[in-house]
Amino acid sequence: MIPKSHPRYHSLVAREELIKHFETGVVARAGLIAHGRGEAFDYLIGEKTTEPALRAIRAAACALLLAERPVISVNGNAAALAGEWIIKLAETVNAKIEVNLFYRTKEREKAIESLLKSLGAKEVLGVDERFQATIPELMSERRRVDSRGILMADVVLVPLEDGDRTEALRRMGKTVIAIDLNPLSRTAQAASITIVDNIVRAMPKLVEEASRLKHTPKDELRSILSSYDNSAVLSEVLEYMANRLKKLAEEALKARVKQ
Ligand code: PTJ
Repeated sequence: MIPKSHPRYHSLVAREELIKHFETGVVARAGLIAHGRGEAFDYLIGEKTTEPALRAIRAAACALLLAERPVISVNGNAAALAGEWIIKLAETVNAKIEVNLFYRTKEREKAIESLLKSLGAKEVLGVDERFQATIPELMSERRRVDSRGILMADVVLVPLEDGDRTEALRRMGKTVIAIDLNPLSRTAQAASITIVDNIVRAMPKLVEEASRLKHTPKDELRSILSSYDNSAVLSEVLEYMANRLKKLAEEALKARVKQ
């Protein structure tokens, strides 16, 4: 039991969740490593949602609400860390939920499906082989998609995605929304909208924003979306990290002077 007063409480809880879901077969072994990489970038943004990330969240909510066939792609880490929020978002924007794995096994697909169903998901795509289709030009296991889901989607939310598939989905003409703490990753660079934030913080905020904007006229949503500039947002996040490190470096020097 981690005491709430622990300075790294939230980070430790996320780790415990991942380990628990690794043991139940939801999270891939490499998912634990991927999370560590994310944590390192989270330190650089100060473990809080930045202003550019909030703008990306707003644009993402607009894109999902405007979509005709939105799909939320779910992997092991996303299911373990944000399962209930994935379901809430799907309900809010009327999106389908599809399990789509990099380290694909039938057992993990089933484990993720049952976790999502236990949290209240009514339908989970990506598991029934009768509807299996493939994304052209993609070699990884993620080329397999559901013909009722990602294959025909116009907007796909891909938390913790790999770069190849993001690029392939873009080439297919889809709007891709990524949640990735690393603004330099190929996914972050290739997505249409990149939310550089921890999935644990970003998903509740995305649900809140989508609920707030749900009854906004479509023209207004289109106007927010068309004024959104992902390259500018990525550049601002990098600048935010650089400035924060510079400030911390100056503070470290000042502390030394006082000693
Ligand atoms: O469940 P599977 O089989 O589909 O596998 C999932 C992983 C995540 C293992 C797989 O997609 C993978 O290997 O991903 P990568 O290439 O390591 O990329 C993961 C990205 O997610 C990295 O850029 C991390 O910085 C980022 N990341 C890790 N944890 C978080 C995160 N971004 C947001 N929130 C996090 N908690």
